[in-house]
Amino acid sequence: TFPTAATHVVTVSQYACQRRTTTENKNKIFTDAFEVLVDNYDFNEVTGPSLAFSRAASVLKSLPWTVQSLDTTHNLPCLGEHTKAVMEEILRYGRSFEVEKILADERYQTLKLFTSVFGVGPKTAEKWYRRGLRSFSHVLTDPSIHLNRMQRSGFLHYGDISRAVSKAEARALGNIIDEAAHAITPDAVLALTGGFRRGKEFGHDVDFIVTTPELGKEESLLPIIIDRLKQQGILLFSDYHPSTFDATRPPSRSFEAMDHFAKCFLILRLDGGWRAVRVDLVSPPWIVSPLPSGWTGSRQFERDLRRLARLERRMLLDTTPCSTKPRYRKEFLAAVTEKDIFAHLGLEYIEPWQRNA
Ligand code: 8DG
Ligand code: MN
Ligand code: MN
Repeated sequence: TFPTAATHVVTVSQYACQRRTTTENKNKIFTDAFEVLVDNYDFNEVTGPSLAFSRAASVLKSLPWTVQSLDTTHNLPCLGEHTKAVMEEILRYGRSFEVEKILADERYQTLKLFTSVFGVGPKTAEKWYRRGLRSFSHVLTDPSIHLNRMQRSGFLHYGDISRAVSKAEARALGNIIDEAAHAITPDAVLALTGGFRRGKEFGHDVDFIVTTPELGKEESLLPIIIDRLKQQGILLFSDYHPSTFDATRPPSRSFEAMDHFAKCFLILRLDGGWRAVRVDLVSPPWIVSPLPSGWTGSRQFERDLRRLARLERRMLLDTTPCSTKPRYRKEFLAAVTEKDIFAHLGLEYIEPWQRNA
């Protein structure tokens, strides 16, 4: 359908990267329900409906108003029959029976519990569930279960790292990492990324980009920072992945495999050791460092940037140095800032705090 002068309808894009989504979610009652359905589909490896409900949740999060009747949703994209049926139940009864049934389901509850542990993904959770394990004490006392290093730390610090990290704690961590980076090289640059860059008050971790203008030197930053944190006695866990970046490789289509930069997943002590916090550090070379977009999120926003690039612009978007590439011409478009990327894709610039899709 084409909008006419008479309808004055504000069209909402099906792509999160063409919507402005702040942290204020006026439709939480719906999106919380959708998130339960998404988790449940993911546990059952049902991808279609999982994506559909993720997209629907993201559309509702972008609205500056609360949906009070399905009549007002006709012009909204990504809301299918099933989605509307769930919304209808919530509008009528204040809750969704389908969601309540899932929440009461033992398999869902157990997989949700197990995947809440750092280092435990859906595959492992499913394996444990199939063995009849239902609680942490089952897992920790079962002689046939061998936890890897990440999972051991996950259980050890479970209470601390499942508590939300505050902005103030993120700032304190920033100071610690900043000092460590500057001790290595005075021109090191640290930037907050992830949810805190999007203006969130709380996070499940703190994400940073750290790099230096001296090309190649960024490769050695993370190991030295990690070593320094260890010497300070505040390193509780570290999982370091060196760079696998290869400029000759074509950009990847999949979101998950999108970057090859050096990165590490850490658990650090904060507040004089009273509090353990999850920290992610990524260290791209300087020439791509103005492109923190890939780690700023939200995941749905990043996904839709790539989807729009591929489907609407016939480009592949990647966080490699020259990051957009028209698919049918063998050529890269140079991008120096995040704004360049939006411009190459023909998009209005969306500020980080408007990317909470
Ligand atoms: P939260 O921590 O407050 O819960 O929210 P968040 O900051 O948005 O989530 P996040 O899980 O910390 O992820 C932040 C962004 O970083 C997100 O867009 C996805 C991206 N990201 C990872 N891990 C990896 C990775 O290994 N490679 C790449 N390229 N990106 C990643 O979280
Ligand atoms: Mn984060
Ligand atoms: Mn993270």
